[in-house]
Amino acid sequence: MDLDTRNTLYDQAKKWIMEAGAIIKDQIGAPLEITTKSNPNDLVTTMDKNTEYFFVNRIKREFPNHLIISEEGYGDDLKDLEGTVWIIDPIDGTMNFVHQKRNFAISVGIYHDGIGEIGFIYDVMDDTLYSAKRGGGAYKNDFRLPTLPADRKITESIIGMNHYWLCENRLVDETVMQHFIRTIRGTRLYGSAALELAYVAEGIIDGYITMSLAPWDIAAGLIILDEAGGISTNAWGADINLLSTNSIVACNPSIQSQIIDDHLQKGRK
Ligand code: 2AM
Ligand code: CA
Ligand code: CA
Ligand code: CA
Repeated sequence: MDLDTRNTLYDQAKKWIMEAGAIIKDQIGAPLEITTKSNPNDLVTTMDKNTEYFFVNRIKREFPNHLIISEEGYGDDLKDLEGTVWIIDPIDGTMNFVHQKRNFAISVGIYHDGIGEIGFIYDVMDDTLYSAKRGGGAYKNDFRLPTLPADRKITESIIGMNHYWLCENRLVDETVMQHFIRTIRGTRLYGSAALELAYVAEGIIDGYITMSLAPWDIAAGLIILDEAGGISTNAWGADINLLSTNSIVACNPSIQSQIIDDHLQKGRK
């Protein structure tokens, strides 16, 4: 993708994200229609669907040859990542949106022939926009995020992760994960994968590990984290596939091998 195209797309996507965010903020006190998806705690609201429709409608009108992967069903069914593909999560952190009315984000990643070109993660209620253009660095609002420090120690690291790692699970032995938690400095759980990836890019947590996420949860965050000098693979160190679900280890590169080789791999089931 050439520079002009990237810049034009960036400006257009940013404008739509701010508009969609304003609509959500405006309606944050209105009654919600909430339904469930795969299980009773997997929530979706009309705001998730309306926000996704907001983007799909505009993208299809303005860029009829662009393709869309998105959570709530208005996107395309893609078999590959050829062409320009928008990967959208209209509300990441729906449980937070419903219960807390904050700590949720709009996540938009734009890829061209499989390469991440533009990423946006917008914390709507905090009015904070994380963004990146390929080769242009990562930003928090107008502030360029510094490259992650090269000397982070695992024993001084804070890792974003949820409690399911400590329950019996199909991926990694839970006693190995208990040892991992005693090795690191602390854990955090924010409830929005997109925001957790943005926080790794910002350096306020040093890694984020998760067992299974969809492309729209991570598409923008991978680009933003990469531009901040972070690294992302699946739990075993292999490449992430944006056409399927993945386990994720996204972190400061200086602790990657400790997380994967010294811990996750040792408990691999
Ligand atoms: P979501 O809010 O867009 O569904 C914490 O639950 C994180 O995991 C959120 O980013 C959430 O995204 C994501 N997630 C992925 N699959 C989920 C599922 N089946 N149920 C709940 N959250 C899920
Ligand atoms: Ca969801
Ligand atoms: Ca999500
Ligand atoms: Ca969502």
